[in-house]
Amino acid sequence: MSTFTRGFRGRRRGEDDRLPPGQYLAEDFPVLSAGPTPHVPLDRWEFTIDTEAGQTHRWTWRELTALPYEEPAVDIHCVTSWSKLGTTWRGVSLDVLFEDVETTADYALVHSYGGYTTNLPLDDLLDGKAWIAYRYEGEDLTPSHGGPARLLVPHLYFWKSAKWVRGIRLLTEDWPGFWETAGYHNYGDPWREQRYADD
Ligand SMILES: Nc1nc2c(c(=O)[nH]1)N[C@H]1C(S)=C(S)[C@@H](COP(=O)(O)O)O[C@H]1N2
Ligand SMILES: [Mo]
Repeated sequence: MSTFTRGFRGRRRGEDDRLPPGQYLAEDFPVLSAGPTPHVPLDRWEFTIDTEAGQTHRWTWRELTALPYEEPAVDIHCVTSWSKLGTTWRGVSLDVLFEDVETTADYALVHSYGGYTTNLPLDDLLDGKAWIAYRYEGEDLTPSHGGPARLLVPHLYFWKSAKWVRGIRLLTEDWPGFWETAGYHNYGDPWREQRYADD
C-alpha cells in the first residue's frame, strides 16, 4: 500500500495537495460580480483606511502605485468550487499601507466602488497575507476582475478579495459584509470548507 500511495501521490503532488476540499481546477478565470462593473477615472480614484478613532489615511492612484510592490504567486479559491493555482499578481502589501496606521481595532470592513462590502479580522490582512493588487499575469488588472485595483486575500475564499476596492474601515466590533449578510460564512477558510454560515 505504501509503495503505491507514495508513487501515485508523488507524481501528482503539488496540484492535489493545493486543492482544498470540494474544489476543482478551473481552466479559465471566471468573472463573479454581484452588480455592474464600476468605472472610476484614475485621477479621481482613491484608497482609504479609516480607523476606529476617526483618522483617515488616503492614497491617490499615483501614490499607491509609487509604493514598493510585491509580485505574489498564489492559489485562489472561489466558494462556487473553482480554484486556480499559481496565479501571479502585482500589488502593495497591506503591511506597507498599515505602517503609519494606529489602531487597536480587531475587525476590518472592506468596501468597494459600487457598494460591495466584505468583512474579515484585521489580522488576516497583515503579515504578508493580503495585497491591494493592480496587475494580474503581467497585465493591468481588467475592470471585470476588479481593475484598477482589488483586494487580494488568497488564504480565504475569493469573495473576501473585494474587486474595485475603495477602502478599509477598522472596527472594534465585527460587521458582516454583503455575502456574509446573505448567508455565506463569516470567515471563509477554504481548507475548513467554511462556505455557508453553518459550516
Ligand atoms: N466589488 C466586488 N468584489 C467582489 C465581488 C463582487 O461581486 N463585487 N465578487 C466576489 C466573489 S464572490 C468572487 S468569487 C471574486 C471573483 O473575482 P473574479 O471575478 O476576478 O473571478 O470577487 C469577489 N469580489
Ligand atoms: Mo465567489
